[in-house]
Amino acid sequence: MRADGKPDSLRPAARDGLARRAARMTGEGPLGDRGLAPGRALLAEGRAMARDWRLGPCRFLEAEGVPSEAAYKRRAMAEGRIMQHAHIGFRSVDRTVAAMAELHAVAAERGARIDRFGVTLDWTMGYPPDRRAGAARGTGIVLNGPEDFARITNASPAAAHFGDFMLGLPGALENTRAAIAAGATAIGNLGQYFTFRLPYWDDDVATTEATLRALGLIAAQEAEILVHSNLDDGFAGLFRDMASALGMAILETHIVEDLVGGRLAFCFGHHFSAPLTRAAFHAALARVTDTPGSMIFGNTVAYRGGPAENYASLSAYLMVDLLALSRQPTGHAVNPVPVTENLRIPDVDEILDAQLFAARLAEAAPGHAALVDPAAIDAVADRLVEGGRAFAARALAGLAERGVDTADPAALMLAIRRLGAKRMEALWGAGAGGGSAEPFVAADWARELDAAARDWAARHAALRPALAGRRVALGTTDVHEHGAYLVRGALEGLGLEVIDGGVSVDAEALVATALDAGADAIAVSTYNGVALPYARAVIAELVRHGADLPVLVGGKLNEIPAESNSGLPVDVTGEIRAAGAYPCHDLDDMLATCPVFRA
Ligand code: B12
Repeated sequence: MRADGKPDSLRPAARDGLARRAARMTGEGPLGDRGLAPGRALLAEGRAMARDWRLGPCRFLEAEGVPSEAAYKRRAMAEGRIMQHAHIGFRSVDRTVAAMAELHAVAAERGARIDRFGVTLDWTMGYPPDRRAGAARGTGIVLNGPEDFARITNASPAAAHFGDFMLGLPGALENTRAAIAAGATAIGNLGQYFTFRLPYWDDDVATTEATLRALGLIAAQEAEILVHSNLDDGFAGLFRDMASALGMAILETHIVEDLVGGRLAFCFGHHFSAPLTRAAFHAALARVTDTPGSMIFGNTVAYRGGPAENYASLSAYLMVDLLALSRQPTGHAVNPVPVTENLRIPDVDEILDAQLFAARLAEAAPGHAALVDPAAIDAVADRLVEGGRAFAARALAGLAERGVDTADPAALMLAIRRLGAKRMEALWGAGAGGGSAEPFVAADWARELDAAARDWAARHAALRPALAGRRVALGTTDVHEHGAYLVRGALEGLGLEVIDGGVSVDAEALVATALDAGADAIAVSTYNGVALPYARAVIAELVRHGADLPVLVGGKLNEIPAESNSGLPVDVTGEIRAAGAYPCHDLDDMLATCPVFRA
């Protein structure tokens, strides 16, 4: 026991883990790794595999008579035709295949064309195949080998896009091989490489090597395969300046197009709420790459209400995207996100409604073009390009100064991943070149969450004297960290001390951090459908240490039941409470239910 009466919890192994995690959280650990093979050798290994793993046939390529989706996109760009993307994320392969066929056919009957489907893989697909079976499932689909991938690429005449949990994860090579054999010509998601951590997987060297081999295999195909990167899955959701996000696009293009010899297609949009910034980012991206984009993602963070309110958000961002694409056809498809997205994974009818809505809005869009001020868009795009280029140049120079071989894609990627968004922006973002520290173009998400935390703390200011000084260790179970950002801001606003428990942190590590810091409570922010097993794991770990701290759990408190035949998640609030934790649907809930907030 320690002097303050809290259990001495940390075994030596856990302490080592804490040191590694601390380095990861601050970006202050070593940027290189002697165990990492040279990028050249890894790309060559991937290229050699192209002898056995070649692009296979699929319904889309046959139906459209094109060698790749890139060629299809260029054709649509020349015709001035808007393309539509539908994201689909059921657990079962049968249900996904049936949904794709039905959606494509019914949309076509009703005058809408779905050009591409994005298939949301489960995060367990990110592990190498031998590690998948025992891992805690998220909410997406699990594909077992090339046959399952081929079922998806032949489910409808639209292009199948395999984005998430492929490239950038340790299972990258096996997944990429299977996707290529199944005829997929858009494969991602490089953005995830920079931010995602799978539970109980810290081998970033193996992750980097798998990704580089997969990139070598892609670049060696005769057909043009687009490497897709969702910037918002990468650092764009974490930078406070959208010019830094454009800088990352420049760096990623340099890695894939200059160092690897592939073609990089960008997606962006989740966090772009201000119409001007959204349109300007599209214009700025067109100035730094001419590779067709994959899609412009919906502004999903704007979905906060029920369907009626969310339809307003859908039309607001979609109109901006439609006008931007008619002004500059960049090959991006629009992505009308179903209005139930903030509740859970959308069902088939909801996806169809959003697609029909988009097709109708696309008919109305040209009539709005005269209302747009292109000069205002270009002025913001100028700032984004100026700030983005400066960020990318400073980052490459700064990494070289720190001993990173910036001509080696493996070394460069690992260093960027290890530094992380916050440290990169602090080192090389606005203000780093001696100019103003004001962002070139402030990120909407940070502005909105800062205001929400401030308002909430002001409303509860009377509690401040009683609560000031109490300590809460806060961690997230997955990549979603905005919920935690808001909770941190709100608690600090009431004078509490928030201990950083980490992002995508394992339950054991979060408990170790909390006990080591003498926290009065543990707060978990979770979105990936693992709230219940995670809450149980935290409580079991506390019990193992003989400790008894309140555990608050907020975010998306749902999961897909093992026996589910709909594949849709169900609420687990009651089960979390029964497990001994405090489920919180919002910040007020937290104050009302948890003893640590009683005066
Ligand atoms: C932004 C976002 C992202 C961003 C995250 C950026 C970042 N760095 O944080 C990006 C693009 C990276 C992303 C990725 C993914 N996402 Co996402 N994402 C969202 C989105 C749009 C918003 C979530 C958010 O940050 N909200 C902002 C917070 C502040 O608001 P809030 O959630 O309402 O939070 C309130 C409370 O919950 C509370 N709160 C939150 N945490 C805590 C903790 C405590 C202790 C307390 C007291 C309160 C509290 O505070 C808020 C105040 O009321 C939601 C959909 C939606 N509109 O909600 C999907 C959503 C959460 N994502 C989802 C999914 C599936 C994914 C992916 C798996 C998709 C994929 N295949 O790649 C990946 C995640 C992969 C991984 N390994 O983790 C699903 C989850 C499905 C489910 N559980 O039913 C959702 C619901 C979308 C959907 N319908 O499919 N996502």
